[in-house]
Amino acid sequence: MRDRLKQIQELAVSELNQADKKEILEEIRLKYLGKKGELTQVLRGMGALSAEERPVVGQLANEVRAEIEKILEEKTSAIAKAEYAEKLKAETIDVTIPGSKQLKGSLHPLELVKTELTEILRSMGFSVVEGPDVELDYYNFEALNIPKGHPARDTQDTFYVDDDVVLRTQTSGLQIRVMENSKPPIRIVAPGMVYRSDTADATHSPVFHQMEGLVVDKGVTMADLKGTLAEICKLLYGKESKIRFRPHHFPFTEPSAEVDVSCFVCGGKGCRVCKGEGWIEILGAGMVHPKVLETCGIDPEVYSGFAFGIGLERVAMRKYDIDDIRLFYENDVRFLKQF
Ligand code: 2U9
Repeated sequence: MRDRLKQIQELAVSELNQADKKEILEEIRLKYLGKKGELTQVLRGMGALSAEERPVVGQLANEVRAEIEKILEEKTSAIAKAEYAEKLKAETIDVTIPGSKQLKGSLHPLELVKTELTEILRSMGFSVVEGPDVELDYYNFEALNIPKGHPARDTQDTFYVDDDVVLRTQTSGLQIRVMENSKPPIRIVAPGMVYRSDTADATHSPVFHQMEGLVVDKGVTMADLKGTLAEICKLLYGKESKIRFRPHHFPFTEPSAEVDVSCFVCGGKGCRVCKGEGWIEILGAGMVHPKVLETCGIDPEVYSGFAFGIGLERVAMRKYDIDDIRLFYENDVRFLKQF
């Protein structure tokens, strides 16, 4: 029995030393130390030994078990270490491999102009309002003194969704809602996309961007309008910029004007950009028509207001010397990455 125990120890140790996987170690453990393992079988046979021999063989069997368990533990920990080292090696990052270039986007030129203008207007105390592109005919036209059949509807070729719903041709409906729902003083600016059924060419697009301003309070005059627009132009085009008003007609303002700014390239002497005029038309404006105030529940005997509208594409085309409006909507990266 002693020889058998020695033999078991030798075999187990030799098999353990050759094992290189956790699973094999487990197989060896079961083979020798498991319930039906070889060492267990030998111990079961100890009943047949004499009383003197039993403790001696018992001690030897414990030593054999302890030796096998010790080597099993050492091998388990060595294999775990080797596996961990292998895993770390596989996960090593080669920091010398050149990285792939991350392409950075840039803001669209219309977004740049919109942000610049809204920041100027915010600094002057205006709040920004935004709203739906699909608008009721009432807010887009009726409330702005443009009833059905009015010739002004022909100049704003409209996309009708149905008889009462349109794609907004101007952002003015937003200001109408603010006037309906709040009391003066009102000082708001409404930027947004507008739609007109125009055929696209270098200067026209069926979709473009507007920014409209509205101020309503007691005692607001044309002088306030002129002062505000002069200040906006100075902030946008430089301190030396001047503006001039030319009489015009809009159904929603009375009196109305088209506004020119002194050419920011030649300063008014005349050049290619201003086509020799010295002035560049940049926006339309006027005093809010008393009928419009009344429609919104604001008494025109007590309050007055001014409004203005700017086309953002025009501002961006002048600022960045862009000669075709369609470039804004084509998403050509060669164009976009210049801003
Ligand atoms: C309310 C009352 C009046 C907004 C105004 C203009 C003049 C104007 C054009 C500029 C270039 C449109 O984008 S464009 O083609 N707009 O000339 N817009 S006054 O007047 C308002 C707005 C809201 C309640």
